[in-house]
Amino acid sequence: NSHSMSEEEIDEYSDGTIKLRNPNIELMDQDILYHLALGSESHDLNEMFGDVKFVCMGGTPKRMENFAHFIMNEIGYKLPAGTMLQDISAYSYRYSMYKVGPVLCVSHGMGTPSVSILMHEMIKLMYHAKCQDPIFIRIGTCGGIGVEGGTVIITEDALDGQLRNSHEFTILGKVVHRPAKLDKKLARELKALASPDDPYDTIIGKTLCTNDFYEGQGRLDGAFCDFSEADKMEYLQKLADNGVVNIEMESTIFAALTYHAGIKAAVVCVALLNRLNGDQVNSPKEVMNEWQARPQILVARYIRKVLAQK
Ligand code: R2B
Ligand code: URA
Repeated sequence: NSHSMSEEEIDEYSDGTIKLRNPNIELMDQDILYHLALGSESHDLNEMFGDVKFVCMGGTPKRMENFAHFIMNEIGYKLPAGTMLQDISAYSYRYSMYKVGPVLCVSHGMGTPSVSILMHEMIKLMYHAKCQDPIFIRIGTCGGIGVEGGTVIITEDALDGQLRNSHEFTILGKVVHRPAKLDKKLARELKALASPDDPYDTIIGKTLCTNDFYEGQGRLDGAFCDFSEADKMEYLQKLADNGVVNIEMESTIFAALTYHAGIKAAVVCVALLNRLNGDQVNSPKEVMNEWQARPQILVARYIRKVLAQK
């Protein structure tokens, strides 16, 4: 059908593949996804990744490798005979990537610059591979605000350090803001998959995204601290008054770039501590490992549900 569409409506082609908002890419002989150790000519990206429906990202290579094994079991995926799960981006020495059928599991490192580089290359990967309607989900950790360690938090809105619902870029020396919007329906669908039998809470709320873990998150225990405990508590209370339930370091860039690309996205984090009670992350390793499985369990329920509908 050849009806004409306005600019705003063509973020995505009608077959669900990604429309790149950069005319330069298709004019290039090849596109090297440098930090993924992949390229559009060196690899058959459509053959390798064309069936991807879910892109799950988290900070560390180990957590994403664990998630890959976990989701393989959850969706009953069998690797081709004689093959083992392998890190597709191993030779980038930057990020790790594992593919389990329709699920791609990728590590993103810490903070905005690391996630930003990865998002550009992942969005281009979806484009080159002609993936249809891929969904991006960040599986992470965070500090809770008035929320106990072990609580699972689904982000409803991502806010920057000045509580703006956007991500600030500096492009050619100019400040540019892009909305940090996540898919509200996806967030509700994820929340609905929390079970009353789960021995922990799963909540939806606003997420503050900062550029630092210490001073940037109002911690008193960094190498520097020029504010008082009272200042800190006043700030955290202000966050709480604005509906902020957790703090992490990637949600605004993740939301802004997926939204700009027309990709449905969600952020699901587990709180490692309640910041109203302190700053140090000091729960036992075994406890925190169990906590970090919780967002994975929720996301696995979602992926199973979607795959069952197909
Ligand atoms: C959560 O945990 C990391 C800092 O410890 C950071 O990547 C984040 O968002
Ligand atoms: N990640 C963060 O960014 N902050 C915390 O307090 C815990 C994990």
